[in-house]
Amino acid sequence: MYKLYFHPFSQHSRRVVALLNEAGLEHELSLVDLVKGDNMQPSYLALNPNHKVPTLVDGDFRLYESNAILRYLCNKHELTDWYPSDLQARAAVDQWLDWNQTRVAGAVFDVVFNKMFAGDKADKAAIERGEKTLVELGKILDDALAGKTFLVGDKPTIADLSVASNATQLQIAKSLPEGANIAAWLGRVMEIEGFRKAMPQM
Ligand SMILES: N[C@@H](CCC(=O)N[C@@H](CS)C(=O)NCC(=O)O)C(=O)O
Repeated sequence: MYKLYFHPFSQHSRRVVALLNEAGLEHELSLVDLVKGDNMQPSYLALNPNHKVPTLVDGDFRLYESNAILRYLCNKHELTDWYPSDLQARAAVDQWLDWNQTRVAGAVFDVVFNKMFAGDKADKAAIERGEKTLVELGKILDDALAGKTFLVGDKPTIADLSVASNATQLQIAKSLPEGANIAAWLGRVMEIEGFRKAMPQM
């Protein structure tokens, strides 16, 4: 049985919980209360010195970085629908996973943290900077989704779980970039039961 240290409002946790749900992998969720600072406790830092969620525990093996966890689960359980074995399809999934971490994540943090969690300490310049970046990235995503059902092929992959977890976070913060293709795609991702179940209770 897997143990996943997570937080319900964490978009990085959400993508992993969605895959665990969808693949029917037995797991226990362990809440790391970021507001109370559980992530800074020595016992958690021993698991993940980056003080971030999620962290997966599989027996003696510990793994952090949400996209690495997604790939690990797919490789271990041969989930080739979620992480295709075809060379170019897999490379395209990797492209979106990396794009999401290297281009999108920082802008999502700037916008969501400052709009929803920073309270009086909100950095308005960071919100503006993040929203400007998201206009550029939203167009890239919307163009890429034109005429497509999911990011890579006709079935959802871990690329969709990862990118959509950021999109839902932006939706909660009312900062999802405009785009008919993005809206339609996100609607399709929300039909995935395991993803829907991974959303926080509002
Ligand atoms: N690159 C990491 C990012 C994880 C991350 O930023 N998690 C946030 C919640 S969404 C967190 O735990 N923040 C607490 C902190 O930075 O102290 C991943 O993909 O797992």
